[in-house]
Amino acid sequence: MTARGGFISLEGGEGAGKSTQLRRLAAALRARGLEVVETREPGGSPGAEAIRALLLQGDEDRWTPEAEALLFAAARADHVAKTIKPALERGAWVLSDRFVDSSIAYQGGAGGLSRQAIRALHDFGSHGFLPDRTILLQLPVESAAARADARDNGAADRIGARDEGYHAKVAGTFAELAAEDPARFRTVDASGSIDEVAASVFAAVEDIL
Ligand code: Z5A
Repeated sequence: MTARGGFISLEGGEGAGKSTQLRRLAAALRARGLEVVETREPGGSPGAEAIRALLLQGDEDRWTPEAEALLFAAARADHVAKTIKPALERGAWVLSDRFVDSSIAYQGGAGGLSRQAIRALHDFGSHGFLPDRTILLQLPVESAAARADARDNGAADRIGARDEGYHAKVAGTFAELAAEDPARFRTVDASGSIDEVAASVFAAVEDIL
């Protein structure tokens, strides 16, 4: 019998600690003998990584809001089909740094597109596929920006460079999404030490392992 795997996404603003916590959670699951695939969006498959470069590099107005949303949805469709689904079918656990909730928060809540439009793209591209659990790392926008700036020496990508108002709307939309779907979402305070946050993240997935 194939072991039962599952799909967990980590969400939150840039610099909230998603990549750090994804690595920690992967190590904790591997220590339990589970197969883990670590992946990210935009990206996670060769086709989606090529689209990532189109999305994150270049001028801020390189794409219209609609074209940007379509590119994220296209990257996600390839990521789901080529990386996530095959891993789940063989019983692995898939941990993704961002998934469709990022499109709803960034291109939707902050970018001005409707949630229905983003969901329609996801229904078409990825058949509406959703994570078993989504961990939302919450950190005040200024603290997250300070962490990301310290790491990147102030060099942000096309989307990270958008103004504070945009990132505040992203955070507000993530909070709404978590409140609307408490079965899938768990919110975690990301302001503690890496060890403290890792313990909260593990506690937030333990019931589905
Ligand atoms: N985007 C979108 O618009 N629509 C979509 O559908 C998707 C994405 C999927 C992807 O950027 C951009 O695409 C992103 C959203 C948009 N832009 N923005 N904003 P990315 O993949 O390059 O980066 P990111 O996803 O935004 O995350 P990040 O910048 O890599 O940050 P992070 O993964 O959340 O944080 P980290 O790298 O783990 O930590 C940041 C620093 O803080 C690092 O030096 C750590 O060592 C440190 N850190 C981490 N945790 C702690 C604690 N607890 N204490 C102190 N310091 C810490």
